Amino acid sequence: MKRRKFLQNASLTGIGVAVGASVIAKNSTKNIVSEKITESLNSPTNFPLVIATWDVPNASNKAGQVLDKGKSAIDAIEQGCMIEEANAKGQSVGLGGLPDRDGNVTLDACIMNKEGNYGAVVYMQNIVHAISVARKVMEDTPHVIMAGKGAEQFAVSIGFKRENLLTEASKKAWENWKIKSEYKPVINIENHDTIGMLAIDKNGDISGGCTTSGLAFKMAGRVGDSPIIGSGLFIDNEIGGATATGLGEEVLKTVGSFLIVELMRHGRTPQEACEEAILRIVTSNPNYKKFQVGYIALNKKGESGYYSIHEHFSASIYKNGKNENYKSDFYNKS
Ligand code: SD4
Repeated sequence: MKRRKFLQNASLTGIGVAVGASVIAKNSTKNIVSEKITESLNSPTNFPLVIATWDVPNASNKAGQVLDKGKSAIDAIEQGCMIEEANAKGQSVGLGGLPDRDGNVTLDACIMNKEGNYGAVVYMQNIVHAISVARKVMEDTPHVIMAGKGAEQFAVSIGFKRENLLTEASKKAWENWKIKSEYKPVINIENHDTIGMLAIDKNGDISGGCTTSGLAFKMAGRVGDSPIIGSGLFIDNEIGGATATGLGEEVLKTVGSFLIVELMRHGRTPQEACEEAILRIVTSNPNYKKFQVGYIALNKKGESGYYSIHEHFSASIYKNGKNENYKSDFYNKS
């Protein structure tokens, strides 16, 4: 119910024109970048480590355990994200996700590996594990994004089973929403479970993934930030990675995850980079009090950061066999 409120309430109207107030440091050169990389590699290591958006202990634990067994970051990401996709109680991802205005559950997901390869599915229906289909798009096709029916057909052709993703609870929520069929812009301060996940394995290699059923009761055909490279997720294995949650339209307009990785490339810590990316949104959109965006980031040293517009965002971090949920600092203190 809380999640439904957040997604239902996220404002889709009255969004201002992005004018981008903050700027990336201009004095970065190739030399500075390579110095940073060398410095990171010589620092005491902080990995393996997993960081995920929100309070998703089962997902981050799973991914962490995969890493602890010596497996790669990309395997950890896929298996961690699959936990939330299969959880019928999570209403903003996979099975049991809240549907669009027409009652169809449509999934967006993407995955990116240490080589900078990327795969995504957008607006896919009837397949629970969108993250795994995204991985197959990356590994087994010459493409990077597959959409709708084509993505579903591809998934079925390689052995994924078709399933009805609309649970009774999500159907009920949709039927309740239909009574008024309106968005009420109220500030989100809710917990939810669209999952963005970043992992650094024992070799120091980074991968990431992001999977969601998107904005509840969205217009049919709407695609959010989550499956779009640079917006919902970006990985550069020399620098780090970032991923987003919240109102995708705002993340898309500011290419948030790419921005964070570039800020880290130019010397920002993951925390500073997340804060600057949030600042980019709030300074370009006076309506920021009406929607939530949260970012998490991870660098090559295994340092992480997280920040959001509003209170109640959190990050799950698995490290040294332990999973903790950390409350995020936030911009809107008024
Ligand atoms: C979207 N960013 O589709 C996603 C929604 C989200 O938790 O994060 N929901 O806009």
